[in-house]
Amino acid sequence: MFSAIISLAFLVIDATAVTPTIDNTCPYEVLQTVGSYYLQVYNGSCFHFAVYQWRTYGEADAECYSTGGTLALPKTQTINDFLTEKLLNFYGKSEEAWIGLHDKNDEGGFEWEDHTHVTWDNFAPGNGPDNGWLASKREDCVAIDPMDDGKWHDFQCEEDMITVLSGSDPYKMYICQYTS
Ligand SMILES: [Ca+2]
Ligand SMILES: [Ca+2]
Repeated sequence: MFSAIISLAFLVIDATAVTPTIDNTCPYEVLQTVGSYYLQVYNGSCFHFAVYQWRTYGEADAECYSTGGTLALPKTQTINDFLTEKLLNFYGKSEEAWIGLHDKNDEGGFEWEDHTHVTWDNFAPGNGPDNGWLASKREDCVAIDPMDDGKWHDFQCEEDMITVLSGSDPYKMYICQYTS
């Protein structure tokens, strides 16, 4: 009995002492299919940097969702800085990557993919709410730009006649987030 209590006490101590790692934070299925190089852990969440394939916002969102995550939710400057730094310096990428933020449902009312509203934002000048009426109506999905200090730019979510004619590319890299 006494030894059982002792082992239980150690179990409790162990559980609180666990440091978040790729192995204990990222979904097993993701770890198996993606591999650890494209996974990063920050602030208790697992981030999958899908910097080797290009998807529309809807496709990227569906891929994150199918493995139990969402597109990344950088709700603070520190998380946004972390994503920017990894894109730029670890993966050596200069192109934008989709994050989980859009105003598809309510023009100008940006919401995260976990259905919370934006309290801190990082839009580049002339993007998001300041996009101008015509572009704002068209551009509803947000990507982080590693070459613009992690500022956010809104783009058209999917390919259509306008993206084809204007040469604007809705196929981007993306980042998924898994938070347990
Ligand atoms: Ca919009
Ligand atoms: Ca824009």
